[in-house]
Amino acid sequence: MTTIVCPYCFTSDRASRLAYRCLMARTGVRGAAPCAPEPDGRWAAFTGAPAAGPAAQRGPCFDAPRGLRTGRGRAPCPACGVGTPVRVCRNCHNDLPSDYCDQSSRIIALIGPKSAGKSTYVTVLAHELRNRVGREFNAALASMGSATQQRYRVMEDDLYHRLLLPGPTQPAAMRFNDPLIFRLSTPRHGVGGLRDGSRHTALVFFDAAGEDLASAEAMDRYTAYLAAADGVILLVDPLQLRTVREQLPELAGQLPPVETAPEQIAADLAAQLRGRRRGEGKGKVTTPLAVAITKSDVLRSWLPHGSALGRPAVRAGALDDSDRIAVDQDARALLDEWDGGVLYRQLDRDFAEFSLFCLSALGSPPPAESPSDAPKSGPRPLRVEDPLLWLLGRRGLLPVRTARTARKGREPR
Ligand SMILES: Nc1nc2c(ncn2[C@@H]2O[C@H](COP(=O)(O)OP(=O)(O)OP(=O)(O)O)[C@@H](O)[C@H]2O)c(=O)[nH]1
Ligand SMILES: [Zn+2]
Ligand SMILES: [Zn+2]
Repeated sequence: MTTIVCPYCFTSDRASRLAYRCLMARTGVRGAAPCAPEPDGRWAAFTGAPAAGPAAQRGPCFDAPRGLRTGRGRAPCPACGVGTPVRVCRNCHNDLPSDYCDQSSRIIALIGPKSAGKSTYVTVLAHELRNRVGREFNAALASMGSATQQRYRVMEDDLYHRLLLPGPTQPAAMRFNDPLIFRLSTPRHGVGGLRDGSRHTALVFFDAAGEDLASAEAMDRYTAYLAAADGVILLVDPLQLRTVREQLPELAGQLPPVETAPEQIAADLAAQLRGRRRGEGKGKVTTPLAVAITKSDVLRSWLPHGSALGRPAVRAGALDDSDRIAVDQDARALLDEWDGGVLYRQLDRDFAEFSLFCLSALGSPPPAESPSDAPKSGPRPLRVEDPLLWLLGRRGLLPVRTARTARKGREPR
């Protein structure tokens, strides 16, 4: 039985029970009249589209017929008789991408204050997973559904070809904020470490402005999203920290306004997850949390010679846990200098499992004379994939080399 999590409203449902939407084919079956669009109030309510407007006129939805609840394939529309493969979330009535229901889904929640670099990060991360990182792990990443395909194509084209940085993300309460959905295919290792086919996982990224976490209007969707998350990536913008701002006079005109402090976002996040029982009682939250300091290209003067944060990870086909630990320690040392360790002490109190990362999506700051452009050389990321790979490794989706596997001379799995 496959349980899927809707990538729009984040409620879970059995794949076999999802509704269907009629495609309104012109030719009915056995002379039945073709279906016509009808108002979809549930979908309109979720997206905020006017219920009486043309956008809310959609093909009729119907329940999965009894006896055909296998989760796959087509079902005949009870009105016109024509089969349809389109599956629909019963809660929000969004259409799911065509092969979304065939694999388990992993929701990766991405959170950060305004202009922490979330959109740039996701664009570069997906690009790296499709190219360099994909090759390293024999993995492939494909956009799922036409909405992600179109949106990601524009994001990638803007950043890599037109060298334009993304515009500001609207708070989720204001606008229907589509998730980006990708299918990640990784090799499955069978007995003796031999490759045994592929494993497919749907990765859902929902880009959430951190300041929304504390606002009541945005709450429902965020809490559902966070509760469904298999892992959370919290982006911390060093350009919002006072010590860093004071020591970068050359960036004085370009510094972003100071938003919600990272320890506040972390505390709000823990409160939300606890409210959804992702922690035991008053104890620590169990969802793994990757905390990533972004824009590491501006931090070079802080990094001691030979710091793990200044060089890429060396992996040779498996994640190296000692490298992750070195990054975590060097990042803690930076935070000690900046805020006396306030953030990670807060994290220690609230999260059973977290690791610190430090990355740059662009590799160098945007040009001073045109701050809305990417660097002229295009993005040259550093360690942008580390947080996600750690979360995937934790879930057994990528091989991890730990001190234990190395000592025993075992193959990482
Ligand atoms: N130096 C440096 N600056 C970056 C990097 N990534 C993003 N930025 C800067 O941060 C700004 C905001 O990046 P976005 O990706 O739009 O950030 P966001 O978090 O999506 O912002 P909102 O959508 O407004 O919440 C960009 O315009 C860049 O100026 C990076 O890797 N290095
Ligand atoms: Zn839904
Ligand atoms: Zn029909």
